[in-house]
Amino acid sequence: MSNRTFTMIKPDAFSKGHSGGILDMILKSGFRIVALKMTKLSQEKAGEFYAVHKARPFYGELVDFMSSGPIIAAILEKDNAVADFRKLIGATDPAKADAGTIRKLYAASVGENAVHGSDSDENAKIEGDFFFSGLERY
Ligand code: 3AN
Repeated sequence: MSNRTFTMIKPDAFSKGHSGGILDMILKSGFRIVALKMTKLSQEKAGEFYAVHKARPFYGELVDFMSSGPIIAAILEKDNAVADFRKLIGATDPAKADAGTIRKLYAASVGENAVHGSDSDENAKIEGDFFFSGLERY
């Protein structure tokens, strides 16, 4: 079990001004911020990040959306980080997300669902390494 996960505040939540509220929920849930940056993905970089979904029908839409505006990327630390963070963000489809989760509060649809959370320890490492060098982690 790893104690780190990776997250992004996606363009929808960022543009609606929910970044502060989401970071507050993350910190109040006991996660420590190891690395944090505001950035914007190019179409190429978004395509690379979501390459695992290339065959899915929503891939083009996902790449367009994720490169449509600024995001906040972060590495988070806590015991059982991956599973606990998935619990905090709620189901992929906000309509199915539990009350009190980030997606229930801030997400509009399954495509524009406010936040990303790694789905495994292995992907948390790959995704964190995609955005952050060793010098950017504290
Ligand atoms: P999660 O982000 O909860 O791990 P995944 O891995 O199934 O969900 O999907 C990755 C991302 O792809 C989601 N966060 C969402 O933005 C997008 N996505 C998933 N399903 C759909 C869909 N049916 N239509 C549009 N976008 C989708």
